[in-house]
Amino acid sequence: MIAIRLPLFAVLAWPLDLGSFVTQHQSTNFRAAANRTADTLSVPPLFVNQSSLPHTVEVTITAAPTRLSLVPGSTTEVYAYNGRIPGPTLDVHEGDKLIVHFRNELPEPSTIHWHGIHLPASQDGSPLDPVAAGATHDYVFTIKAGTSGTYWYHPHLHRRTGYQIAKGLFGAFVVRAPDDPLPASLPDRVLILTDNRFGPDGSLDFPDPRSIEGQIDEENGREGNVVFVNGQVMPKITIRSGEVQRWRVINASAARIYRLAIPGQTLLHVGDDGGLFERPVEAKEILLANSERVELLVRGTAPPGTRTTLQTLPYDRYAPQTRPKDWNVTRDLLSLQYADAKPVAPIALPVGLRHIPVLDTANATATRVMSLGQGFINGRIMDMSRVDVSARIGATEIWQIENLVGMDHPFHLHGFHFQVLDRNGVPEPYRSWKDVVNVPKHETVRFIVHYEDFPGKWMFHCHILDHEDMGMMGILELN
Ligand SMILES: [Cu+2]
Repeated sequence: MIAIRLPLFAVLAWPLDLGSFVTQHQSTNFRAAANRTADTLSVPPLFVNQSSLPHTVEVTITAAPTRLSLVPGSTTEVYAYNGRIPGPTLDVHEGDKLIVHFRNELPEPSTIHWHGIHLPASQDGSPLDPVAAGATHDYVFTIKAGTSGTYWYHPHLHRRTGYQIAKGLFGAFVVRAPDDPLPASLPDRVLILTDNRFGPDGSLDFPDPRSIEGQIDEENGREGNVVFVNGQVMPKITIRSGEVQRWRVINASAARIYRLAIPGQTLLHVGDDGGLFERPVEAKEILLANSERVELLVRGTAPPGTRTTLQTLPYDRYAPQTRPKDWNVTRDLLSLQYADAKPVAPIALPVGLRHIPVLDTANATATRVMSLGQGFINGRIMDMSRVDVSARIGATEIWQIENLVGMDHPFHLHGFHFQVLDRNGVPEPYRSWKDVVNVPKHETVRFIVHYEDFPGKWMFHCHILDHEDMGMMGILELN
């Protein structure tokens, strides 16, 4: 995963009407300052770095039960990292050494999995390495060059991942490059999307697995009717007309897939799970499956004083027999409020972002076929003592993920980024580094991966957490 950045810099094509738009609205400037409204979006705090050594980030993460108010008017018994939901954000640089002191004060074992980070297998926080209730454990790893991007951390205890994340254990993990091509002046926001379901008393609703509701949860994955951004319902972000903001969006939901759109605006899609693309891609909407991340540039193309909404549009990932009645409802996620202020001048954005080396199919020495059933991979459920795939360090392989059933399954490989080759035979239009790919019902996705280092046992699984917990998971061993 070597990323060579190209020194390309030019003004990206701007919406043609903006020039006239700027002139037209300059006369309203005098109203600006007084009516300026503030963001209500909560920004998770950064961890306090306990180390004074250069390029070293040393933090303590405590997972513990607590009570928090998640929805107005009630408090909920939750699990939280350092007492808050989401947990604090890890914000580090390529090359940094991370030392994480994990204190498990939960009444059950847990782990911390650093989703998407390329690190030694022993530090991955996988189900093979549980940390007992009341125990402490240190995770130590170094962030490799070329892996800047947006990641997240969460528990990965076998059969309990969905429960522990639903209880509140998740947080963002941002890795920055020394030569990030996007202007440092862009407001840089992390947006973690989750959903949850509550009883009338504010308690989290986990139905008996033997009940109808419990069986629907197992089939669909547990969805909630309350959708949160950074733990808030419908927060507000302010933007100036003409301004550009960088949003890093993380789908930390157990099962809900988001189809993101802002009515009246196009989005500039600049990055994926493993960081920036080679060049920006204009998009009207973006599908964000479970555990996927995107980097977006949101441009303030509307007039001052107006308001729009980040929404999730209907997306039918479901089997017909358990498809929720309200699946086709558009949901509002956050309010985007245009400041009643003078538009700002367009900023120069790079046309080229970075070079992504090609993983050449001519170098592939094997094709791994993974057939996804409902709760199964290649007809088997997870066995912690079984190795499903063995391969050599240094090998390049193609994985062919075939979804045999009538609902989507987002497929995740731990530890290694891959490049999607094609989806149902259609070549991927651009290269990017991914660690999760959604495999729609009855479709086939192929990706290519190079195991450059880090021997050991690596999980692959469906990232619908209920499916993963039921055993829709396997082990890749690298020697
Ligand atoms: Cu699945």
